[in-house]
Amino acid sequence: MYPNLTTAGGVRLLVRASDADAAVALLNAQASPAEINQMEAEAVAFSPPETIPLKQLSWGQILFGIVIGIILCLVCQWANKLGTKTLYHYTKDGKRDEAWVYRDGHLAEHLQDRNLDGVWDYWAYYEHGYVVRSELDNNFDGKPDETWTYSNGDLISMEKDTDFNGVPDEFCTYKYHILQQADMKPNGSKFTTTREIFQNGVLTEIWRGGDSNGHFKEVVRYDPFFNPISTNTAVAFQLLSPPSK
Ligand SMILES: [Ca+2]
Ligand SMILES: [Ca+2]
Repeated sequence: MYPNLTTAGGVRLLVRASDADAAVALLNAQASPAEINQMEAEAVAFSPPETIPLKQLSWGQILFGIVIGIILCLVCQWANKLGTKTLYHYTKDGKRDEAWVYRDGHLAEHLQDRNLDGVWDYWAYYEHGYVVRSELDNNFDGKPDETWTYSNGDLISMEKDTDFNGVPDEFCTYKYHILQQADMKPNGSKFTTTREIFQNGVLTEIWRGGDSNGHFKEVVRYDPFFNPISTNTAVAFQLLSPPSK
């Protein structure tokens, strides 16, 4: 008997009455070994593919994957900050008037073109987030004439080239960003020729005629409205006190 006819319930075969004997004989016939081998080969060939169950990830593997992802993200961010990048600001009519230069993600320079001639005329340099020096080109010849110096973010001094010949002439000191004193040392002079004294940022005294010994010929004091109120010289005093009619 064929192997597939041995299953529970067997099979039903509907034939004409005249073929009944032949059908019974067919059902009762024994399959040859060759036929059985062929049927087994066909069964194997048409059997459904073996399904491999999915392997479930453990919590440890999931956590490891998350940590690796975060590390890769941080590395990408760090690598993206390396190098020098410059951001620009433009006026409404498209002129580039300001720039910020970042090195390795930190602000290093701030530049401005104040007269919009296409040439930078203001430069500020930063270290560790603080401005350490700024320079201004006030006659717009491309060369700085004014240098401001900072310490821990506080303005402490300023040098100014007042005749624009490349040599500083005016030297100012500051405290809490407030002007304290301004000394005029024209074009590399070793001594101060004129000194201005300020209180709370307001001019109170001008010393003139300074020499190499640190002496000044004239000292004039001023009120808060820059009116002279006293002097150490008779000539200046006459200027302060108009002659009576
Ligand atoms: Ca300019
Ligand atoms: Ca200049």
